Amino acid sequence: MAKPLFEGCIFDLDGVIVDTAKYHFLSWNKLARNLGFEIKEEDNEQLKGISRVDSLEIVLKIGNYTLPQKEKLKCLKSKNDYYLEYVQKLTAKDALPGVEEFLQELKKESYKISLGSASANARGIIDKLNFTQYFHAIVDGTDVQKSKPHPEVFLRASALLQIDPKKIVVFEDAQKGIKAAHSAGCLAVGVGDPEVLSEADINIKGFKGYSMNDLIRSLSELAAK
Ligand code: B16
Ligand code: MG
Repeated sequence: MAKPLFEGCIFDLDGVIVDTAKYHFLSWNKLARNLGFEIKEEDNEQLKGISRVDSLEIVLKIGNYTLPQKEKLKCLKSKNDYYLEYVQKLTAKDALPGVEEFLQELKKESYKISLGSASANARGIIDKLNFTQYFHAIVDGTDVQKSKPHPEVFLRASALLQIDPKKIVVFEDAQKGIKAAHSAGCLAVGVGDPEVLSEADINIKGFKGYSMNDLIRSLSELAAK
C-alpha cells in the first residue's frame, strides 16, 4: 500500500481559523496611540505569529519609544484587555469561511489535528468557536518559551500527535509561522496573500471551497517534483 502523503495537520489560530489578526492590530494600535504614536497596517506583518512580549518590543521600536520593565508589564496588560474586549463577542459564526468544513473532512478521514498558536488566549477562542472537538492536541502561547520563527510550537504539537513532523502539514498566515514550520521539518501551507507567503510549499487564499482532495493533489504534485 502507498504511504500516506501526510498523517496530521497543525493549524495556526489567528488569521487561519479566525480573523483575530485584525483585533491584535487594533489593540496594539490603541496602545501605541496612548503612548503618542501610530502603527501602520504594513507594520502588522511583523507582529503576526509572535508572542505578546516580543510584539511589544517591536511596537515600541516602531514608535522609537523606551519604557522601564514595570511600565512594559502595564502595557502588556492593557493590550490584552483591549484584545479580550474585541474577542469576547466571538461566536461559532466567526470562524473563517470553509475552515470548519475542512476540519470536519480531516476528522472524518481520521487525520490527527493540533492547534499551534502563539496566543495565550487560544484555548478560550477555540472554545468560543466550538472548535475544541476537532483537536487531538492544543499547543498555545502558554505552552512554549520561544516565538515563531522558532519551531518549538510545531515540534511540541507533532510530539503530542505522535507524528513525524515530515508527515505533518502546517497551515499558517504569517511569514514567521511558515519559517517555524519549515524549521520543524513540516510542510507549510500559506493561508493568505501568496506574495507575502512566498516561502510556503503550497498557497491558498483561504479555506472557502478548499477540500482535502485539493490538499492531497498539491502534496502529490510536490512529491513528484
Ligand atoms: P496573545 P497565532 C499570535 O497567534 C498572533 O498572530 C500574534 O499577533 C499575537 O501577538 C500572538 O498570537 C500572541 O497572542 O497576546 O493572545 O497571547 O497567529 O500564532 O495563532
Ligand atoms: Mg496567525
